[in-house]
Amino acid sequence: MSIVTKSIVNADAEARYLSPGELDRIKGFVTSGERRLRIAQVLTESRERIVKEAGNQLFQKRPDVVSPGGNAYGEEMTATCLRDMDYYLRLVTYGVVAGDVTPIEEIGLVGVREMYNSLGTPIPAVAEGIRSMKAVATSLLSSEDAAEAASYFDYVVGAM
Ligand SMILES: CCC1=C(C)/C(=C/C2=NC(=C\c3[nH]c(/C=C4\NC(=O)[C@H](C)[C@H]4CC)c(C)c3CCC(=O)O)/C(CCC(=O)O)=C2C)NC1=O
Repeated sequence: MSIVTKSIVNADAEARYLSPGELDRIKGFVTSGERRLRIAQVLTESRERIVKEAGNQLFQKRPDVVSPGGNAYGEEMTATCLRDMDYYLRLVTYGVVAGDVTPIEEIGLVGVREMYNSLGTPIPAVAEGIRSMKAVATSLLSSEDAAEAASYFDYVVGAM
């Protein structure tokens, strides 16, 4: 939920006007809008490159995952692994646009540890893949935009 929706829901639950603090936070959200949309556009346009390069970095650092017996071994499983990375990049763009990590959490992080454990997917390697996506993605952005985008990748890594 964006800060706008959240503030309205909270205020209306108490049948009150938006408070000065809420209006201030909404102002921050609106004034940072252009930057957040610019970041989301770059990440969206570069998604194939980000996932491909980050995948290569991951498989170089963790050759075990694509070796016989590895969770992402074989063409199909490697493709599924890259698909998961693409899922997380997509969720990062949602977070950037919303200015809020809630969509990332609700869509991609609730129950994720249990899910990966049951699949035998090594979670530290998933986190490594997301760190690699952060490195590729931030190299495509100005330093200010990169810092903002990085915080969403860090959030996903931290939740893994
Ligand atoms: C948008 C929210 C969302 C997420 C996050 C998601 C993840 C997700 N990843 C899965 C599988 C998988 N995920 C991986 C990923 C990896 N294996 C590794 O060793 C690497 C470290 C890593 C890539 C970075 C692999 C290989 C599978 C297939 C495992 C299997 O079928 O045995 C599955 C099981 C079902 C399927 O194969 O599609 C789910 C649900 N699905 C969703 O809807």
